[in-house]
Amino acid sequence: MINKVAKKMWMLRLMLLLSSLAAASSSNVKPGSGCQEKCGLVTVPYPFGIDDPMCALNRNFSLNCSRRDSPPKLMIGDLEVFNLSIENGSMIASFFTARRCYDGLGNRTSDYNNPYVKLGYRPLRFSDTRNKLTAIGCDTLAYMGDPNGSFWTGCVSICTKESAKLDKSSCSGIGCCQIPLPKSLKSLNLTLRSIYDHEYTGKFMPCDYAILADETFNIAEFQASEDKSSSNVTIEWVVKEKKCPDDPNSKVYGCGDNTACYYSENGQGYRCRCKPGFQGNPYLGCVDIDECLDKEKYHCEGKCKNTIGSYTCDCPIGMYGNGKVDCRGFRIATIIGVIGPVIFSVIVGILIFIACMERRKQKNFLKNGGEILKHQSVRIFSAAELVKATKNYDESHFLGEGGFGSVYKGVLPDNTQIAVKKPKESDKIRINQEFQKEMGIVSRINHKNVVKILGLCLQTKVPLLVYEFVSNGTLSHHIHDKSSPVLRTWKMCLGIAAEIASALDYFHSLASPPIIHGDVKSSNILLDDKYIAKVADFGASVLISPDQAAMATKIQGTFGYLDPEYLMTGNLTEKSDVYSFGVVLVELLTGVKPGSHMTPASNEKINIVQYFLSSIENNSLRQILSFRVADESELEEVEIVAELASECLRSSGSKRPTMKQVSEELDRLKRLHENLWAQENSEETEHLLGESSTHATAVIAQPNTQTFESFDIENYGYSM
Ligand SMILES: *[C@@H]1O[C@H](CO)[C@@H](O)[C@H](O)[C@H]1NC(C)=O
Ligand SMILES: *[C@@H]1O[C@H](CO)[C@@H](O)[C@H](O)[C@H]1NC(C)=O
Ligand SMILES: *[C@@H]1O[C@H](CO)[C@@H](O)[C@H](O)[C@H]1NC(C)=O
Ligand SMILES: *[C@@H]1O[C@H](CO)[C@@H](O)[C@H](O)[C@H]1NC(C)=O
Ligand SMILES: *[C@@H]1O[C@H](CO)[C@@H](O)[C@H](O)[C@H]1NC(C)=O
Ligand SMILES: *[C@@H]1O[C@H](CO)[C@@H](O)[C@H](O)[C@H]1NC(C)=O
Ligand SMILES: *[C@@H]1O[C@H](CO)[C@@H](O)[C@H](O)[C@H]1NC(C)=O
Ligand SMILES: *[C@H]1O[C@@H](CO)[C@H](O)[C@@H](O)[C@@H]1NC(C)=O
Repeated sequence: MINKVAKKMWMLRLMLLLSSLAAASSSNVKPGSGCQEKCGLVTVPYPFGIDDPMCALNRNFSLNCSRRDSPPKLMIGDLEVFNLSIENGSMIASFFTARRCYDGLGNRTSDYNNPYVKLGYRPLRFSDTRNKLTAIGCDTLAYMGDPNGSFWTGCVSICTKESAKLDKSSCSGIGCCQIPLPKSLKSLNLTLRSIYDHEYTGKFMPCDYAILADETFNIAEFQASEDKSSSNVTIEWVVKEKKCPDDPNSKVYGCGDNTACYYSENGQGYRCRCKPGFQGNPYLGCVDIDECLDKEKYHCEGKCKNTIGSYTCDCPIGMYGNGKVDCRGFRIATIIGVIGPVIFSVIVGILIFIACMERRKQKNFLKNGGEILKHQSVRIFSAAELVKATKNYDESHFLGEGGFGSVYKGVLPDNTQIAVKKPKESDKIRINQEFQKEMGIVSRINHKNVVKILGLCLQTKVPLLVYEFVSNGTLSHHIHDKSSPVLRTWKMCLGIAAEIASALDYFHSLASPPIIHGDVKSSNILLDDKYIAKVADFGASVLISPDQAAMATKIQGTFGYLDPEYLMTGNLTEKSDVYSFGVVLVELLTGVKPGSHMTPASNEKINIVQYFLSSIENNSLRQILSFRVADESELEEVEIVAELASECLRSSGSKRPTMKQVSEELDRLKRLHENLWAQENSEETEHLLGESSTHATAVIAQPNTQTFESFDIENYGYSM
């Protein structure tokens, strides 16, 4: 509050100060002289001064103020001065009118002839442009001339009573005549003459007049007025009747600061005026105009800034043109020229943004394995689609844990069943690496015994893989669930073993580049609706480049299936898969979970694999089989497979057979078995046709069920 009041007070004082300064600067008298500024109604600006020559520029500009009259009259000699103009270099003064009147008999009744004026020693002249000599009368001669008789000039007006009535309002030539003034006239005599001494005109037009007057003179007004004794003339003045000085600002020559000197057009001499952008009395000195304060005179539509002698005016933003003249809005061309680029750059910006987004998407796509999938006929699923298919990953749709995530069952709108592999979102970087690896591998595989990838979803932070749904669960489940009938026959076991081997062989030898699965185990083998095995989960798999035989990796895989050589060296080779496959074969044959320890008669805990190997040596294989062996020929096959498994399980990888050898052997056995089976079947048919013998179904080998149960109790401590 106090601040505000103080501020207002300060403003008030400032305004007062400014107005007093303005008053001082607008004062046209010699500063500090105490000279009178006004005489009566007339303002007397410097260089003129009243009475005291000290108040004027010099004696030539000193005027008398006659105080006998009321109001006082400003006099220059005998002439009353009405107006003094610095701008025009002129003054308006009264001048006597010459007058003669007659009685109509040739006698003059009144006379005021031969008025004269000498502007004298002062640098004054009658204005040749504004003044005229006007003669009024019907028997009239009017002369004007230099008092020393160096020139005479005049006009004649003769008229009759009738003609004189024609026009009285203007000087048209009847009853009135006019002549202009010559330049540089400093003094003159006015003289009236009559040709006929008003013998004929005295009655209707008794008086003649000779009037020197400026353009303000009006005949009608003159005729009507009572006082016809004087008229107003314009007298011009110059500071000095000399050439413009070289330095006009020097006070000696009469001009003040910031002025320019200019010549009078009426004879010799110069006057002063303010330089453009300055104002004031040029004989006192001009000051800079703050043009920005006078918006009417100094047009500015924009931002006005005063400069010494000038000002600048910038059009407001969004306008163009000269702010001092006028600022205009944008033309269409300007709009195109100015707004166009803005719109253009905005569009370009948007395009760049879109391009960046596309690139980022592309990058994500590439990062997420899109590059690999580009040529595959995989479908890109939306996140929402998969959420819907899996009922938002509901517990009831949970299938199990895969290499690096959970697997959920889903049903697409077209009733296609899918398995969605959803990474656990704990370690994004690791998950993305794993994902890429798995992507890289599954995208290269097309084999009937390998789970097919249907598509993927790259929208989510961690990508999702969509596999075909394999309906009958894992091999592990069927091996270890005693209620499952699937693996109760050798034929099934052999078939599945052959199928797994075929898939692994494909990985190792047919896929390009070769793939090491790295995590072969029964829970990674799925059975479809026809109990055909399909290898799944490539989270631990690696691609082997042609010049690589082994791949040093972080040890991963599943306890019980891990190649001991790999464990020791850290080098994952194709033979590691062979070992793991051997373990799966053991699992398949014995129904015991790998990694389990057996407690045989010796009471010494030994690994199932060792137990299995010793069983082969002891020829006690039959006791540990998990299925019924139909006959001796089947047992032979089992023994061959067991032997094959023992080969696979050799501790030295180089001594293990290749997956190709294993696969071929199993295929051979499978075909053999099928042939045998077909043969037996046909035999059986024969038997059925002949004597109804059922020896083909005779039980030759009985699995040791007790052993199984004891195994199972032990196995509970283990998980995949
Ligand atoms: C003198 O003339 C100016 C402009 O024509 C006018 O503004 C001013 O009032 C005049 N002064 C007198 C005393 O007639
Ligand atoms: C002013 O008056 C004085 C005397 O009263 C006279 O001497 C002087 O010439 C006059 N000046 C003018 C300019 O009329
Ligand atoms: C100055 O001259 C202009 C035209 O020439 C005129 O209109 C104006 O009234 C004059 N000013 C004075 C004070 O005589
Ligand atoms: C007065 O004017 C006349 C005529 O121009 C000039 O000769 C004379 O020097 C002037 N007087 C002064 C003091 O300037
Ligand atoms: C002009 O008038 C004056 C005064 O009346 C007179 O003395 C002078 O002779 C006149 N000059 C002429 C040329 O008429
Ligand atoms: C008389 O006339 C001559 C020009 O013919 C001029 O030079 C001179 O100044 C004049 N004298 C007067 C007193 O007017
Ligand atoms: C001369 O001018 C003054 C001021 O402009 C005016 O008052 C006066 O009436 C005028 N005189 C004549 C005769 O026009
Ligand atoms: C004019 O008037 C007549 C008569 O009215 C006189 O006779 C003249 O003498 C007179 N003339 C002059 C010049 O006065």
